[in-house]
Amino acid sequence: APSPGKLEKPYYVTTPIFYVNAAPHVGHLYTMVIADILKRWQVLLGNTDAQLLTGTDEHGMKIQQAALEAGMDTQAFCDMNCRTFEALSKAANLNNDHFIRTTDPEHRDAVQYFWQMLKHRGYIYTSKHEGWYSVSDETFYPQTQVQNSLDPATGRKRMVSIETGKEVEWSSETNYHFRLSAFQDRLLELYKRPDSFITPSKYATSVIQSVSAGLQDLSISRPSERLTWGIPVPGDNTQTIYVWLDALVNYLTRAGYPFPPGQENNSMWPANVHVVGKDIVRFHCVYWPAFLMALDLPLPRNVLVHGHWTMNREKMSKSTGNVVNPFFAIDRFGVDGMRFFLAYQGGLGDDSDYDNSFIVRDYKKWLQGGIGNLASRTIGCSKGKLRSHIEDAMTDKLPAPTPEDVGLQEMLASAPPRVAEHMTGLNPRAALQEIMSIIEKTQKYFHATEPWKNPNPQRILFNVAESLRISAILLQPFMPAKSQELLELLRVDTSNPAKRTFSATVYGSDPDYGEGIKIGHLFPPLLAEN
Ligand code: ME8
Repeated sequence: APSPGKLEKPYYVTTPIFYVNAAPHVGHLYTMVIADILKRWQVLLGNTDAQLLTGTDEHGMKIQQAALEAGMDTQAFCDMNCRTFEALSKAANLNNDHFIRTTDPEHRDAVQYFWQMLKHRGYIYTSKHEGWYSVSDETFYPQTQVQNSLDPATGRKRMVSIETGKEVEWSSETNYHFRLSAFQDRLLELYKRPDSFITPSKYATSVIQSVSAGLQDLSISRPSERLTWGIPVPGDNTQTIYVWLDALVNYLTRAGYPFPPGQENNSMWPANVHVVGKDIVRFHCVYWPAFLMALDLPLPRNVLVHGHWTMNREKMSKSTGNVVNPFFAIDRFGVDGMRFFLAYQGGLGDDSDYDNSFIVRDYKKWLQGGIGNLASRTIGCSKGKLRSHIEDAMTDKLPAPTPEDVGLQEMLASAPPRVAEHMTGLNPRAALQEIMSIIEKTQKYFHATEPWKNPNPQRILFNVAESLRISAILLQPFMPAKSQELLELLRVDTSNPAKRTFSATVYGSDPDYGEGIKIGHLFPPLLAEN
């Protein structure tokens, strides 16, 4: 079992900062929820100073063009769309400690300082740059990574990125470059780290391949006449800093960068985990560690990469328009219904297909028919005597355990450490599956032992109550509100933090719950079911 012992610095987890060119969709909600689960898990372990950061990426050509198309002042456009992402973090019940915007003045200062340090150490030089730029991807592509294609909508011939299919435009300009090529060996070393910098390892394979194939220096600024919306290069107003260099530094800004002299080790940096979608692995696993290595700054411990949500097997994406509005989904299925579905079905290694009928199916099976049903049947079956069964358990007055009881008790002893192991391995989906298997096995036990027919159902009902209590504690990071309701339903003293932390998941460790228990309905029927 993990020890809740004090970490050397606050646990620090981040989401990507999202572009404000369009409204958020379910894919953004998913990343937020996964990161929130990781943070709340730390709180469950007793690391109550754990930190979660989310926010918005507001500079660059893409935003500049979107504001222009909307006919709005760029800052006003950012303010408006940023509010929608912030509203989503609230609607999703995100326990973030801060919401960062790249237009914040302290971020601008941090980025300019970061730039000056790179320059000071000799990692920045000017040279002519020719290549294909994708505004949508905010990336330069070399000739080998683009191809001709016909726009299906208009029949127009154009060049696109082979990887993303996004249109590119030719650009030839003088700008600043970062000596990325100097970091090939150190990056390859990093990917070999035993605690796998890139998780799941599937994503490491392709990064290792591309870094081994060789790294070109990276263009890190654009002429100001092309890109005005961004942070100017310190000492050179004719150039604007590349949006990805600007954006990645947000993780440091929040940690107090530039660190006051002597305070380098006094911050929450390095991040424990950056949670990102597979579309932005290169930025987080190649460019970002190289920038940090250049300044001898500590590297993030892990980058947790997840697959994409698709609709009819096509990536859910703002630019394609096949997106689900996350506010509507939360309204319809409840915030915890959605959090459950996303965490349970969302692929870390693989993509997952989204369909309302899948959410309805899982809600009915696992929440209404699983936890909800088990709770109300147990409470109903115990006919107001659950508290006395708990007291009997505490004073060893329960009937002797049958082999079925022993099986369930052993399962309850071994499941929480397994959940913890999955969380340590950054696999919240496997952790949630493990919790739901506690519920499933307990349902089987309940049906097999038939406590409603048994003249001495005390031990069975106590065991099932323990299973519900332990599951409720473990579910807190996943479904913060519903797990609280379940704990209250069981009359666990939720005002006492010790009763709801990981250490309370030990079988028989809470002598005090169950007083005045009444049936309640945790998961109401959904209004429309398809
Ligand atoms: O890339 N499925 O911002 P962005 C799952 N500003 N997750 C998805 C998704 C999908 N279909 N679509 C998007 C940027 N996401 C940069 C990041 S960080 C320093 C800068 C999620 O608004 C996923 O996390 O395009 C993906 O990586 C992110 O949104 C991209 O958000």
